[in-house]
Amino acid sequence: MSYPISEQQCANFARDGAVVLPGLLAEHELEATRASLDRALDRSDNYFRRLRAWEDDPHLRYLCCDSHLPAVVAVLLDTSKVNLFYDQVFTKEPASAAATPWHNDQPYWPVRGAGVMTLWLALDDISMESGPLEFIAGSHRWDRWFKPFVAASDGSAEREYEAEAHFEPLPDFDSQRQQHSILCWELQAGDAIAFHALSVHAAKPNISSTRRRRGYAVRYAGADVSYHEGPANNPRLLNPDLQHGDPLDSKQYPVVFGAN
Ligand SMILES: O=C(O)CCC(=O)C(=O)O
Repeated sequence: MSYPISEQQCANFARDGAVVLPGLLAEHELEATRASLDRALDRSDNYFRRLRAWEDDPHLRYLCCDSHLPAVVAVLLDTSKVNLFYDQVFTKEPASAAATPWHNDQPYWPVRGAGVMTLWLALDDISMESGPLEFIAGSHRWDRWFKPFVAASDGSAEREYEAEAHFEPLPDFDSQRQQHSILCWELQAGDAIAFHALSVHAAKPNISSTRRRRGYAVRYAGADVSYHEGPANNPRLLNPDLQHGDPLDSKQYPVVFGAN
């Protein structure tokens, strides 16, 4: 399968840092992906620690590495090479209280360069009540690196990490809603949101009483991206085969599009 990306979608991604890709997953891919995600829930009871599931799940390996997803990323990042960085499962069960706090992703990650992004795949229909993502439009262009937080097991923020000196304390974006343009979309199962790793985002709690909200985030990097060692790195994402400044090409971050 291939998925055409329009010039408008590319322009919206560049301008806003986030764009919806309707129907990125076909119906026949949804059931297998849901089954894989449900298995991945056993990895941890911590909302943010269900990651790197592709490494031992053949269907997720196919989806992350060999499906149409890497080519979509290549178009959006306008890059000749794409590395898979990692994948992560985000499930909000019905009537689960926790919102995902505002943050941007790249300060958590041991990679530097402008071409880092996520395809966040909706595995269920997502309404305004069932935990939709929110994005501050254009915030990826601020080039602001906010301090990562240490999360409680339900995903809520507990405290800030010790981070690199230039990382800023997180503003209270909820109290600044009027000052920003906030993007938030209802999605159908199979839709995706492509978003940049410096885009400031959050997710509402799932307050629906019946609807699960399963999201599958696949993170990718383009040709300009290199490995970075720093104090805020999530230890589960470190790559023992790489040194500071190395290109990402490795077993853990395989090349999934373009030249190896
Ligand atoms: O799905 C969520 O609740 C959070 C997703 C997120 O923060 C991410 O993919 O970076």
